[in-house]
Amino acid sequence: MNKSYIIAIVVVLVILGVAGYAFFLMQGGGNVYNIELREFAFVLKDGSFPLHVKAGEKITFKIKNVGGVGHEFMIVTDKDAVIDMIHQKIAELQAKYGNDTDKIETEYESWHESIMMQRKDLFLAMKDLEPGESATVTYTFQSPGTYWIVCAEVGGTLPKIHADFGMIAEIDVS
Ligand SMILES: [Cu+2]
Repeated sequence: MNKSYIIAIVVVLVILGVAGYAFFLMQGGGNVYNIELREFAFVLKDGSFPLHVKAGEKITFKIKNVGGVGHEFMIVTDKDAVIDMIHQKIAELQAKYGNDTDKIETEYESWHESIMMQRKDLFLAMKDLEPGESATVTYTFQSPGTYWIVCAEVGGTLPKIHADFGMIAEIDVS
């Protein structure tokens, strides 16, 4: 085997290695989870909830709304605090607007946006998906504990949200 032939093989192997590693990074570096959003559940492909991940590792969630209505993928620290707060807000809007669900939903949406900004201790990440839409959400959990994926879209009977119908999933971080 001559020298240039060996060099050519080495060059090809290096290129393949770099391309493979670049692809691995593009995929999120290994911790990739495919999750479908539907009425009314988060479905983990190739596994089941609770999800077990490590603190400090970058996690990539590839999410797709396979349902017929809008859903959200929201990572929260305390599901009970979040859901209680949302129920209270919707009940307050019901008291204010009665049966005018359009008004209730519009004001709820803008409140939802602002509360996520104000309460960074509760709301860690959020992505809204229309039917058929896909997205990638990356997140690194800083400390061990139990976290939750919640959908807080209003649906069915107010003040219920999708989480009340089962759109909730657990993430255990160790
Ligand atoms: Cu939903």
